[in-house]
Amino acid sequence: MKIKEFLEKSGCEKNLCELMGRVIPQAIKKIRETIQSQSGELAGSKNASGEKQLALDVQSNQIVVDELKAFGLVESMASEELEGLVEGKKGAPFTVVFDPLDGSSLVDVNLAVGSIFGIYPAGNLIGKTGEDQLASCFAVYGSRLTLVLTVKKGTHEFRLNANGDFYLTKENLQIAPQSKYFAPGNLRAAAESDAYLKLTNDWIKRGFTLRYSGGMVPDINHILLKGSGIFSYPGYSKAPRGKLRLLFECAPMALLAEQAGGSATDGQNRLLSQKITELHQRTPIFVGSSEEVKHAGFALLKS
Ligand code: AHM
Ligand code: MG
Repeated sequence: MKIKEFLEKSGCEKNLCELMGRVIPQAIKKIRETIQSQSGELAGSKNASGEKQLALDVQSNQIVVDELKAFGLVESMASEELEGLVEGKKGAPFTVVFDPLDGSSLVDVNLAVGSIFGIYPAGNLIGKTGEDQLASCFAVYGSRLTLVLTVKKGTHEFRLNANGDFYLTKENLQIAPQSKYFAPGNLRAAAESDAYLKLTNDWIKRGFTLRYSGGMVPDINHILLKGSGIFSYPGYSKAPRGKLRLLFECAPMALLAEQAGGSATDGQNRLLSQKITELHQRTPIFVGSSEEVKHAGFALLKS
């Protein structure tokens, strides 16, 4: 079943169906074309967090902004690549936040990368929480192009077919409470935190299988598709709140994980309850199998 038809059948509101089933898939297909035709050279500019941008980051960002503006469903948008809000169409129903190309430095070594989107009702984002999202999704540009989305009625996977449409491949993805896989991000933190070192050793001693690619999107996609696992990215002295952003990366992923029966915290507190105080705020993240996420929280408290 085509993505739009699936969303309509599931009772998704008309404008949200159009955004998730047509506008965002269109942007994703264009980003994939750009990834395939461009090299991963530096753009010579920096993003709002002061990180060097690749030409691909800038181009992917522009594709999303242009697509969102063209369809007139978005009042404002915010991107990991831009400082402030971008105006869309006055009176339109949604505010969309996105990371147009997460893990872009992996393109030149031909590993999987992704795009992440969070959808809010139109209006100010400051003071809201991830819980206020109406929907979220990510695309994985890997050996296939897949799209995993939620409109708060479960988490589902779609795949791009040769005819250029996304078709449903897996309905109602489920993350089991116990895990078999681990994806331990920012292991640099283990050099200074005995608790994080112990936690990762514990995963090893329990015989978990390592599945870490260096890209949060494919790593969390693995958890969703295999049905269990934990992805972690804690803070450390150089970056006390870690690297990943609440609005553009962690909250959309947290919503997808929860809708699949998993959970997501910053180590102690539920990520979707964390207040947005600034667009580019960072947060530690522990996401995936609920028992493992809880266990990680206890383990870190013992530091
Ligand atoms: P980016 O938004 O600059 O692409 O960085 C995000 C990526 C994540 O996909 C991944 O989990 C993380 O950076 C890995 O970072 P590092 O290797 O620096 O620990
Ligand atoms: Mg990113």
